[in-house]
Amino acid sequence: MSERDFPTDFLFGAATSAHQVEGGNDNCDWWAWEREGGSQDLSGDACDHYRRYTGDIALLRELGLGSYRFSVEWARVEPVEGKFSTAALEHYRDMVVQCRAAGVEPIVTFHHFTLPTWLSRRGGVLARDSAGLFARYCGEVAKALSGEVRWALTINEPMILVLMGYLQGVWPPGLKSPRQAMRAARRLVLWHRMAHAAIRAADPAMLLGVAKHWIDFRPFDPSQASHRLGTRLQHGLFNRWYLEQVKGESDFIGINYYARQYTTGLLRQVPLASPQAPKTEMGWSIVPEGLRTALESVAGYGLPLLVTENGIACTDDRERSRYIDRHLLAVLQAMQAGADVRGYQYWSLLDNFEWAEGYRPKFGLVAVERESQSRTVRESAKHYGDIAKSGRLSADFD
Ligand code: IFM
Repeated sequence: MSERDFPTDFLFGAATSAHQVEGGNDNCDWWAWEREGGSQDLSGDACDHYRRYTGDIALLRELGLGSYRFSVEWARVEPVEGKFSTAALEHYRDMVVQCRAAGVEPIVTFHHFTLPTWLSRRGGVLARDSAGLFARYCGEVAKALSGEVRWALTINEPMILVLMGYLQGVWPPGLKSPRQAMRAARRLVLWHRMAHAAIRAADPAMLLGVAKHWIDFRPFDPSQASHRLGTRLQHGLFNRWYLEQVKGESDFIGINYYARQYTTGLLRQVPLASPQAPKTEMGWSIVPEGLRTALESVAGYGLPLLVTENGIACTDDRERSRYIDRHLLAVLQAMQAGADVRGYQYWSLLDNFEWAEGYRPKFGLVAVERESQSRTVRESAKHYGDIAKSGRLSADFD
């Protein structure tokens, strides 16, 4: 085995989330938020994945990808408080069964940003009993999927939810309150702990983790004490704090990594070090070494790791292939340094609804023409599929 080879059971896959691809998810807080002007677009039919998932799973298989990370939509499973939809639970069971039949390992997320309308109306995450309600929902889902899922994530990017929804107010529930943000963060720790217990009880074999967004914070000007202090503070609060709280109730850690951010003060950042720095269509700086740093750093918890998201929004698809190559190299380097990384999920399988930015950013391995819902496999997808099939990174790096 050379230093460019991945282990034979390494999970090369792609990720999506329910609201971003399913379409018609009209019973959740984001649907209402979009109608209040909270996004550039309405999610509408999205990629119609709720009906087209069989074809989309077939695409993964044809590409040679061995895993699919997707989320279960709470608003569909429990459309009314305490009433669980058998049809929705059967739908998600069918998804995992179809993944298995296609030789694609399902990686299931229980919560990916959206809340059922009934819960958001009575306080959402901050409602006194939200953790118990989340745990009950997770228990029902785990029962329905029992025996078919090995890797599961309770919550996607809890600290992004806190930042965008409770501190910056640009996502639902639109609060701009440090106090409420701290309450929401603590509450989401409880969500994970209680969900962990409920899922364990329903299916003791599921491996459980969270998908933790990691930002590679650096001082914009290392000679300035306030930039260095701000970097330490943001790293501690954003990257570390949540993981410290939930490590005891985790079987593995999921890392979502996209970018480096440069710190210019206690809670201030700029996305790029200079106007010339390479960036994505989201304006995020491209720094593959940040993924290596993240993985080597969380390896200290002694748990298996999954890269649960990493990807680029771009208009030139060649950039996507280069991005994947360079980030997979960072994964290999982290593994060679001792990190127990079990897989890499590219974000995203499909061009999809990018929250407040709507449909403009194109993250997909597969382009989706939304009028016709036709799928076009990009060259970068074939490139990534070839890496997955060979288990080897063959790019030349300068
Ligand atoms: O689209 C999002 C996803 O829902 C969560 N992680 C980051 C992605 C790109 O912004």
